[in-house]
Amino acid sequence: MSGTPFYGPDFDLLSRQDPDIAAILLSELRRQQRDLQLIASENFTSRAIFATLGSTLSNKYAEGYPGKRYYGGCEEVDKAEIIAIDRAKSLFGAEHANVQPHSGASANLAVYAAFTKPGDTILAMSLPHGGHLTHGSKVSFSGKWFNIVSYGVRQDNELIDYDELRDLAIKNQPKMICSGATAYPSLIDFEKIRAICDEVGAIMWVDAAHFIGLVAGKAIPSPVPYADVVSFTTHKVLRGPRGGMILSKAEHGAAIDKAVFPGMQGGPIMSAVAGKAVALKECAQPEYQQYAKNVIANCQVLAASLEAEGMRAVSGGTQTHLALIDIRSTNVNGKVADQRCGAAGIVLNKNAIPFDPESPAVTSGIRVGTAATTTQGMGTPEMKVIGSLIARAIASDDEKVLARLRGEVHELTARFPIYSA
Ligand code: DSN
Repeated sequence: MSGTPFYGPDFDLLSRQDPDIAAILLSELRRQQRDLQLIASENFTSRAIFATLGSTLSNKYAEGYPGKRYYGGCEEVDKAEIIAIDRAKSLFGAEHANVQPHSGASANLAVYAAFTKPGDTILAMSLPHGGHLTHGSKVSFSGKWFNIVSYGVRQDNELIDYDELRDLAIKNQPKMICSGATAYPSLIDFEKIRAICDEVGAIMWVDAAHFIGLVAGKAIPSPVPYADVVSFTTHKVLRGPRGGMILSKAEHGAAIDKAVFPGMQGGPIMSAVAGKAVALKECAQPEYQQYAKNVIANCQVLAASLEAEGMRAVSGGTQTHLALIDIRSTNVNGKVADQRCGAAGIVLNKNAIPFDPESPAVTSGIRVGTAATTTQGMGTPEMKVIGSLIARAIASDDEKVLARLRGEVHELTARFPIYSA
């Protein structure tokens, strides 16, 4: 198997040693290059970050925190973690940062551990209205260990029902109120949620995983000045390595650190911690701020283009990197739309819409995001084309038509190469 300019000489070594895995790496690279990547939580991280992830930092155990480790030999990784912490605090204006969580779910688990005890009442957005598994779904630890009370969106405008949220907070006196979602295209009013938290004496937790990259790029308002604690992933719009992070007020720093280690995790993945530092430096550049604005502009045009094809953008459009599309007008459900788009080389996901009459396995909607295509350099003209490609894919159950569409998709992506020489 031949190497690729992207993977470099080490790939030839891998090909000889383990051709099975080398073949998968190559196919996945080709898939990401050729197909349209519209999963709202995915992006193309930089080669600099890949270099960090594939480094000797991966070998190092470093339980503890810089200067207070349980192993020797941490001098170099300490420096990387200190840089990551300093960059996170500076970029987001945060008083405290923990850069060790392995993922968004790990970060959220640590937030629960820092502020609550099993059985406590937590108010969080319901999953069918756009929330997240770790915000109280019965199949997640959060729904099993805590008394979760869910709020949702209003049926008339599909925006968070802040009146309901306040009523539920007053009635249930939650220990913590969580805001943040995975399929909510609008901005969240953090000032309003802070006021509700203050009224009932609740900790204000924002799970900013989806939109933190837009905050980093100064394209949307930040929750950091309002929240007690903000958790997020580093690999979505933020475009860093896979992983999680927690920002907090200084007074909560010790509790957060203790909850992450030794509470929830053992050794941090130091290559990922260093990769987070690299990502935060990238996010502080003016080019990234322009990128974040372009992501939103692209998503607004993509949503409008799908509306022009007869579909409906939930909540009337988007103010972020993602759009939730009600496709009932096509008489095709989310599951089938996802499959047809996949066959046409358009990678997106089926998604429940608020008050969805279909089951979560079927759904009446699709979710699209523009983080990855914007990284590729696509702009609003391409978003209009993508809207039309999606509509044509959803409308067709003919394999030949879908294969032809796939050809059109590959022509489009060939003009915006990623990870080329
Ligand atoms: N899986 C992520 C998403 O797609 O939104 C959230 O964890």
